Amino acid sequence: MDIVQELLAGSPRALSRAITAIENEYEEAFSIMQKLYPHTGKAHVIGITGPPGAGKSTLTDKLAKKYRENGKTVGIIAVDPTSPFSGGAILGDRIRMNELTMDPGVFIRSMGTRGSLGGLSLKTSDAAKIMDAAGKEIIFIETVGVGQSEVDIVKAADTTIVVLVPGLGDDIQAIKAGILEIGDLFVINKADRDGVERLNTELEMMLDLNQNKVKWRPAVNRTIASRGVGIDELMEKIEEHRTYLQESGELALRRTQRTRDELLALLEEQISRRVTEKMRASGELDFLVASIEQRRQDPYSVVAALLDAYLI
Ligand SMILES: Nc1nc2c(ncn2[C@@H]2O[C@H](COP(=O)(O)OP(=O)(O)OP(=O)(O)O)[C@@H](O)[C@H]2O)c(=O)[nH]1
Ligand SMILES: [Mg+2]
Repeated sequence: MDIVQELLAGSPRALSRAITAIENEYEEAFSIMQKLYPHTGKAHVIGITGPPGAGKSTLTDKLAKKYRENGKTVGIIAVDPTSPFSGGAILGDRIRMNELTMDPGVFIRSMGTRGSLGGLSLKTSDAAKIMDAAGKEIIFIETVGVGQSEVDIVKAADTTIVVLVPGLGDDIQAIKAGILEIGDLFVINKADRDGVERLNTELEMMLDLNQNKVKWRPAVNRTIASRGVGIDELMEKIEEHRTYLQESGELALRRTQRTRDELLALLEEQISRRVTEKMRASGELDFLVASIEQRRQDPYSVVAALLDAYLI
């Protein structure tokens, strides 16, 4: 059996190998994705993002357990754009998610940058597709931070949860522009700490101002993830959002938009890769750089000529 057949038959080893192939840009990655693409599109993908240490992994762990109790299979992708490490779960997460890793209905995988941020969002969404094809019904993508790369990463999600904690101070002002747009649900975790009311009021105010732009008014949930408080309510909200997405037609719209974005991103990546590979192989890169530096050629004409030469 080839890796895709094994994966479709439920082999965790094949699932792991397929994601490694994507991550390391192995030659076989492309054909793996080609073969499993028809089996994707079934999972509900939940993005969880927020500042470092907000409790994203703890929340994911608790939510995953709830979904398991409801008989759903779960995939978890922990993305850390600041870490070069990947492979199995990161040590800290592995300890916290110990029970989950013993459960064959859960597959956990962490992904780092391996030195470059480029392509991480594409790889993350491929990893989610692989888990989807492997039959995982609920897929969590946990990513730290609220910068542009995280925004790109959570684009692969159907429901995005932004996790905040009290006591962030002025940080909330700095991050509000980005998070308002991407959050379908907001969580104030560590609700056992001071400053919950203030943060809640601030968030509600910002969401009210933003309300005319969106059909779905994101709810603000309070949780104490470490103690499992508020998890049932959060799960209810996630399911409410899922129903909203389906019934309003928003899910179809988002998926069309995502298919378009992904097609264009893939095209861009492949064009750039092909041309770069051929330039490297022919050894003309250094020559062209020198020639541009000496103003014998300009980069614009060089790029036009390269595309003509290599794209047909
Ligand atoms: N007091 C309190 N601590 C919590 C709560 N939720 C999580 N923690 C603790 O906060 C710490 C960080 O939790 P994580 O779940 O690792 O947070 P994270 O957002 O995944 O962290 P990174 O992935 O490193 O960004 C851990 O020590 C948790 O036990 C909570 O509701 N209240
Ligand atoms: Mg974490």
